[in-house]
Amino acid sequence: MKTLLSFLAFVLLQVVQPANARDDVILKIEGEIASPKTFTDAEFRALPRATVQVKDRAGVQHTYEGVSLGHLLELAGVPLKQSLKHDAIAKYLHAQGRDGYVAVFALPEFDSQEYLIADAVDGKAIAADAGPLQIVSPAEMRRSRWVKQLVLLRIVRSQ
Ligand SMILES: Nc1nc2c(c(=O)[nH]1)N[C@H]1C(S)=C(S)[C@@H](COP(=O)(O)O)O[C@H]1N2
Ligand SMILES: [Mo]
Repeated sequence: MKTLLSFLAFVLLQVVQPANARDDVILKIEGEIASPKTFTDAEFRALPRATVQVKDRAGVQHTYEGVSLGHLLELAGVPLKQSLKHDAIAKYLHAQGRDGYVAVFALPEFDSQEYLIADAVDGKAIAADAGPLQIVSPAEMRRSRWVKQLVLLRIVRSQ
């Protein structure tokens, strides 16, 4: 009887216990790539870190911190820079937020721009309406490709 009760308590705990947030997948990379991957919060934070400085519309400088988008693509086997040639030129990045919002990046853009997947700004986590991950596209004043609540990166071939 005691064994049965403790077994039932164990089962109940598994059901009601909130999932460990650190084990949740926060970002997926898929599509026309050599190594599709998912990242938990802990895995994402273990990647090499990068920062970019960006001025807001009021001219105030902010420091965004996270992982280089180009570096993450390269980790997944996406050819960039010197490695980008031939039929890979027909590929592009589809970056999607939790709300379904999509922005597109052509791969040659990574030759000259440093995009960031930010998880923090000025030392604080990105606010919940835009985080936990947001694309930072420093040269873009209108910020249309600053995808908020980024959840999916997909490499698509246009041909
Ligand atoms: N997930 C998601 N990200 C998004 C959008 C959106 O609708 N959904 N809108 C984009 C557009 S068009 C703009 S102009 C900026 C606006 O956000 P901001 O005013 O906080 O810069 O967010 C961008 N990122
Ligand atoms: Mo916009």
